[in-house]
Amino acid sequence: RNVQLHQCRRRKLSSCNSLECVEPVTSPCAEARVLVINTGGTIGMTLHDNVLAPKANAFVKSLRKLPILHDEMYAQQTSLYEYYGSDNTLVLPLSENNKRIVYNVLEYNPLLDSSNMTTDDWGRIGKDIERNYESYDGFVILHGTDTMAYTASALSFMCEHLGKPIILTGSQVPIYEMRNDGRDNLLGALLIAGQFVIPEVCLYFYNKLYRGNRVTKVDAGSFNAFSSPNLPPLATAEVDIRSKPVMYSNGPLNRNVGLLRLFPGITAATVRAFLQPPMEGVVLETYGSGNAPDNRPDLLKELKKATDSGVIIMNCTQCLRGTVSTSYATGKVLMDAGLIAGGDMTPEAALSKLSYVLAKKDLVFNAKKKELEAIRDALSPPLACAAAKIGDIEALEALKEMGSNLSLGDYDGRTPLHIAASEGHLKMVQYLLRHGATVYAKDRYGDTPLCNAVRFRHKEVVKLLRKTGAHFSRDELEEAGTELCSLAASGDMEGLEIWSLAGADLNKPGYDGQTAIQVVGFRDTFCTVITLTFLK
Ligand code: ASN
Repeated sequence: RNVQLHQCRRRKLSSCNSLECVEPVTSPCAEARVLVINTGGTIGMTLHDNVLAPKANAFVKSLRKLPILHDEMYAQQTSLYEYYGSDNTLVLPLSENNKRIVYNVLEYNPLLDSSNMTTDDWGRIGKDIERNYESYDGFVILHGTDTMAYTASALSFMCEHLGKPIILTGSQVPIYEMRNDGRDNLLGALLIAGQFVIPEVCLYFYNKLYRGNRVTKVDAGSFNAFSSPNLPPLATAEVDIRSKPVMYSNGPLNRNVGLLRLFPGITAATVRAFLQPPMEGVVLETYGSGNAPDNRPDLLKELKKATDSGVIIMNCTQCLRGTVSTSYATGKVLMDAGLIAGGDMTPEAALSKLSYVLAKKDLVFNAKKKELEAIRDALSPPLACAAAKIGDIEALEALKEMGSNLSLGDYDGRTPLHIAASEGHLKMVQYLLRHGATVYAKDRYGDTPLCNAVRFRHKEVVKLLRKTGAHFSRDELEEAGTELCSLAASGDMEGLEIWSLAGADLNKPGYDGQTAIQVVGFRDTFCTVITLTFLK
């Protein structure tokens, strides 16, 4: 049914005059698809008890009633709802470029005032973009204005190699009110996301398109709420489509980051408390071109102590415009304390960059660590066995320091203890037992180190293994009778002694019912007879 619908829509949308076309051509235009992720914010808020709060499941319904944001006739004529199978699908009126922008609204539950957003919400948005990346031409994120600059910055760092536009927008007045900025902002963002290939995370507000990690909210009471102090608004331009982006949105972002604003008289105790573990990254908002008092050794000492212990501290200015430099002695002291110059980054961008980079560092570090551990675990058993074979305790020590598990077996399940026991390296056996090697390990033949020590006749090793709890299994003891008898029959007293040290019972009968002791007695009698005969 979908295929039919699709063909039907295609015929309607193209100016096709093929004979197969039974439907009249209603709209010879191209369609673009945009996903709108509605996270919340004033744009979709209503008054409850005299305060503004998000209202769930109302946004799409109200958009449908706004002809500027939805063309119901076109939707009906082109079977839009049946085709997309979603009642969250809307379509803009025909644009100047003769394009239709079909958009779907994905509404989050709960909708959030952006003051309630956390780094996890950034991750969720990234994940939703990643999941829908191939199905849409662009993305619009509806977001509260209070922390929009943070989310825009974070997404700009998370979405590497982006090839499609991601436009954040929202409003200062709810879309439900008569005079509001929500309609214009949403319409502008949709038109850009659907018609231009701007491979960037942008923020669209009050007719301006900004680079996402350059903005800051500067006005709580004006429609012109944002500013990009160190970069003019972007021109809308078409650029080549790049490859599929790599989104590092899977893992959570690092939350051990913070903003610390310098002020005259700030105490060293405040700075020290702020820089305590688990803090990993801090944006220090400094004066002017990145300055701090250079007559406050107590303060600088705390900063230096933190950077020495690995905390990354970025120096960003409190000024709205300008960049961090080291033209003053009061700026140089911060560089000397190990701070990183934040250039002309906004504190919002610097903070979310730290949050992203520190999470990615952990990701890469953990992946590398896992890879190294896998290599170590694959290589260390044969290496440890080789060391055990030649009695090289130092080599084993080195492997142990690398974190290798000395109880792991090689491809035959033979552990270093099996090898050392076979070779009779008493010291090596002692070392292994002291470092937790298990006497119960069985190789692929079912043999334990004790079996090996017995087979290769290492009496001292057998004694030591027995002291550490090694023993033959019940089956082995059952079967020992025959082996003992054959040792007895060949007069192998040393062999019998070792078996006995290992816990075997010399009175255990063999397959013919005779015990080793009986065989020894018979053999001794036999020898005596032979000897006597010979002497005669
Ligand atoms: N408090 C609102 C928010 O950030 C402000 C807004 O959207 N204009 O969600």
